[in-house]
Amino acid sequence: MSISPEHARRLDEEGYVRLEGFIGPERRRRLVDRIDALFAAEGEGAGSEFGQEPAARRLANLADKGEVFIECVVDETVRAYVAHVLGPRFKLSSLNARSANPHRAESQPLHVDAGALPDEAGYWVCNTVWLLDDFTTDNGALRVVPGSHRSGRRPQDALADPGRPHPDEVLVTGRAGDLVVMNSHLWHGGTANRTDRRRLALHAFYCRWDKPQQQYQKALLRPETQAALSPAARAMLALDDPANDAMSAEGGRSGFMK
Ligand SMILES: O=C(O)CCC(=O)C(=O)O
Repeated sequence: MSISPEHARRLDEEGYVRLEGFIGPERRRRLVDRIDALFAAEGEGAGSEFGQEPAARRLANLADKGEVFIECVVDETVRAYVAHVLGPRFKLSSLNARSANPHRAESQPLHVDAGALPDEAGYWVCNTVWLLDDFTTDNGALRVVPGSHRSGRRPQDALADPGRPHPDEVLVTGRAGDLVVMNSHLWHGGTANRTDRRRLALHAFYCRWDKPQQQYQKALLRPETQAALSPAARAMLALDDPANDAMSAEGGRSGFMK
């Protein structure tokens, strides 16, 4: 499967693309139901395997927490978009949910995922944001600075205050069911949710094969989860890759949240 020339151009030049209606209603319902069950079960501890945020509720390590999440990670269309950014060999870096809390004034600072700058082999981080609620102008939609993935700089190095609005930023609004694929060297961040309802998204974050995973899947997934995975899922999670064990066991955690 390949992506359209227009989507390839947008990913190359602007650094992101939105696929309208990508998540069918049944899949979205299954994702939301499972996420709600996990928020209820995990309570105050939700997201603690990776990091918690004052203005959002988070879940981490979702590859261990439901078949519905694994289906997203290995989705053929998603893989084609990620391959456009990272090349043919990549793996899941982390899989999290983020629910921007209502009635908040705080935005995330502009950041790049894993604090990553492209290296001599090119881009090495790519995120997919699964819109499980509408992203509107006032409910905490994603902001991005189009083209910034090509700047070779990170917001924390280039800007006096990455928390402030950027003159070139664009708010990525969309409908529940859309998917945003983002070269996550792109400067981006969640904005303040000023409404009275949460704004929910799933983040399936990938990295190139030769970089550490942000969340080391082999250590995080329970043995029974690992035993039930398909060969394709095992490969995407790099469960049988000694090179990944060597580089990811320490944890690749850096950057803002991802
Ligand atoms: O949920 C969003 O809109 C973006 C979140 C994000 O960039 C992050 O948590 O690092």
